Amino acid sequence: MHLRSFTALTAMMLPVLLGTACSNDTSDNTSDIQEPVNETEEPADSLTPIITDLYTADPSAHVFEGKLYLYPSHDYESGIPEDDLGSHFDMKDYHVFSMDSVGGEITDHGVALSVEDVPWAERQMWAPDAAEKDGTYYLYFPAKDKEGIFHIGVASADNPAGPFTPRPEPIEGSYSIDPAVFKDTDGSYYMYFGGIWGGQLQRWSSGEYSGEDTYPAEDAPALSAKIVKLSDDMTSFAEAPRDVDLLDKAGNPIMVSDNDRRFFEAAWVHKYNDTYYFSYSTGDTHNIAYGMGDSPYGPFTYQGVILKPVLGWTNHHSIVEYNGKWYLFFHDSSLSGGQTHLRSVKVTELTYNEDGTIHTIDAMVKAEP
Ligand code: FUB
Repeated sequence: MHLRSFTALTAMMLPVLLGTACSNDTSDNTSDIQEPVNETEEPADSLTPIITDLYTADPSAHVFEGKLYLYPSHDYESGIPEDDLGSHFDMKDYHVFSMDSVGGEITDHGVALSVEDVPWAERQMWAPDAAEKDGTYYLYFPAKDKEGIFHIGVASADNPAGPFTPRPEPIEGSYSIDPAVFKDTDGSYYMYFGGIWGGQLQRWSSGEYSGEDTYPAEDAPALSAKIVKLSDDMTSFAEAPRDVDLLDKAGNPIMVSDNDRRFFEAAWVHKYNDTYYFSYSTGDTHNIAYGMGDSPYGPFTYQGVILKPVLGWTNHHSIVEYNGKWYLFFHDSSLSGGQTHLRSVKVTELTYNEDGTIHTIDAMVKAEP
């Protein structure tokens, strides 16, 4: 991920502070947000943050035990200056949130995992995800190790809210960022991962880590997200990670130069009517785009945009079905007045066309007066 401010949009708008009430069930949840930011007379868009006492981003939503659980990044102001490596995304812990209904009260279950409790990790706990198997809950998270290299760790708990106990080492063979774990209808679990630029995917082109960025040529196929089947123990890879192939409708790979469509970060997979949907952020063009395919491994054929750019540089989402409706969870920087590293989770309904394609959502649309 990248850090340049999304200046045009930032200049256009400042936020509203109109969130759903958020209750805490632990005592360690002091608010990170000291001053409400409400400097405009009209809403920046028709959707408002659903968590307003912490900055939260990269929301991974799952239904566990009949409730909707959210596993987001926990943004805060660490004072680290902005750079092209994403150093100011310096997150140090995760909170878990739950709700009984979309639009209803949200419970903050407090700190579920801290970087100081992860022996191998040093900093930058970026976008996490969670999965359940046989009554055990697993939290998957990227972090930089003591050499500044991103890997993916796993922690477990006996309930979806944690606290989670981390494994002492990252998952063997893991690298880069943004793990997203998909449970297929046959009971198999797959992890999708990867992110370019600050997410370091381009440093693994040879299969080994290199301190140098190596990008394919502009007229070559773009770097791909990775997919790997998880072992039965949910804490290791069952195979070597493979490329997630993303093709255009003629069957050709999406190329490096195709910034509007190529994969950048924030992979997510869901299944609807027996079709697999691979969605992701296009990074410097700020869309959540998607492809459809017949297998969790792909290939996926590019279809279009699910979510247009939001306020802030990053765009990151998850898609979940809950009580018969489909929802898109995402984030923007409205609550912080456009600060790209201080984001807030939002949610909106996602709908399908008859052919299975997804209606494009523009969360920047202004509310009716
Ligand atoms: O939250 C840190 C990073 O920002 C995530 O890992 C990326 O997907 C982007 O949202």
